[in-house]
Amino acid sequence: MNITTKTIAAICLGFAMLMSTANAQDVKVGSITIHHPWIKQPVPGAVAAAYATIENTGKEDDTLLKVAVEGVAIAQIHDMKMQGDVMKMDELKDGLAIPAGKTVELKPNSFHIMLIKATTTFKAGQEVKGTFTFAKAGAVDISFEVETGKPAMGGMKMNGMKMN
Ligand SMILES: [Cu+2]
Repeated sequence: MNITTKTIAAICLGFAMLMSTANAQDVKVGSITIHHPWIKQPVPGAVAAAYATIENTGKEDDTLLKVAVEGVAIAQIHDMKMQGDVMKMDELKDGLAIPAGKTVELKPNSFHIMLIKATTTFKAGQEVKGTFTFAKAGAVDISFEVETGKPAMGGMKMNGMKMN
């Protein structure tokens, strides 16, 4: 192997590593784009939650009906609202509406996917595979990246960077 081949091999390896970190990035299915699927690293013993930003660029409303996450027995779509001084969570049994031309953000203290009966502990940096099923766009495989969720400032942390 001469120097040039070695260099190319090194570049390819570097590129492969870049590509693997891109797994947790945007995924498209029909008119739906899923941006930044992530799972917040839970405090020990706590139930973890998954988040993503879902964009509908189509002309028809869609609904996120079902979520499956590897290593999790039950993944429920939840809403979270303040009722007086109390934070309340409700399961969205009919799914989460993703209106035409709109972007719906699942984020802490808002819409989220509750990961019930997980067999993994979700450590920062871990990748977790899953599936989102939409009423119109259908099912799409995604890859969540486990993050600490800190700092809260948007776009400043490395693992919050988008590749597009
Ligand atoms: Cu919840």
